[in-house]
Amino acid sequence: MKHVLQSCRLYGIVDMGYTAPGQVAEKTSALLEGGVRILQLRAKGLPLPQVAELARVMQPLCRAAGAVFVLNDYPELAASLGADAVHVGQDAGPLAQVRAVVGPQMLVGRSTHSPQQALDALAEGADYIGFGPLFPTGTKPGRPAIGLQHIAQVQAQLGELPMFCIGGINAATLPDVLAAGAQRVVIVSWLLQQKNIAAAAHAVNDILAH
Ligand code: 3NM
Repeated sequence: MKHVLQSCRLYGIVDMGYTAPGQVAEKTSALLEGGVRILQLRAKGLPLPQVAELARVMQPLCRAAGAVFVLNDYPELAASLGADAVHVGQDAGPLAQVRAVVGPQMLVGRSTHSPQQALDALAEGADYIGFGPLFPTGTKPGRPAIGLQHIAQVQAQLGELPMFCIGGINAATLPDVLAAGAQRVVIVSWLLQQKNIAAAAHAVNDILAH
């Protein structure tokens, strides 16, 4: 799935803070229809069996669309599901430890919140990074925004490693994010709250392609 990842500019997340369990299939399908080709299940605080159940709804839809299915946290569950990727935070310990659980094939993504953490993730062998939050966001309340000023420099230092900017990105903030040098973004709440998620994702993908 590495080649699919390389082609992705918009990363979607089905975040259970904005999605009822019964809406997972519908939101997943809408994001896929909008051209999203990397899609994460983020189910903070749900019991593990329910996370597994939701993953089993999303994973086949992603597979049918040729999209990368990412599980947030839970490397053991990602391995047992055969997810395409697992995404972990700074609290997950060394990536070598995660890699030992998920094996050599699975893509591993890491959240980073500073230029140094981004470079550390590169050195540790992450397949991609998240970089943010650029702006304050209700999806990760209480986390300080890091702003736009480091994006271009970090992007240059990472070379080919995909860097997805995240946190408070929406139609209004996207132009500034791109002007600051971002090539790839994650958009969570703004997309999930659109009336027509597929059309909104499509529009963002169009902007990112140009
Ligand atoms: N991780 P929204 S910011 C899940 O900086 C997440 O690591 C972040 O959601 C990080 O698009 C974030 O709704 C929330 O702001 C992004």
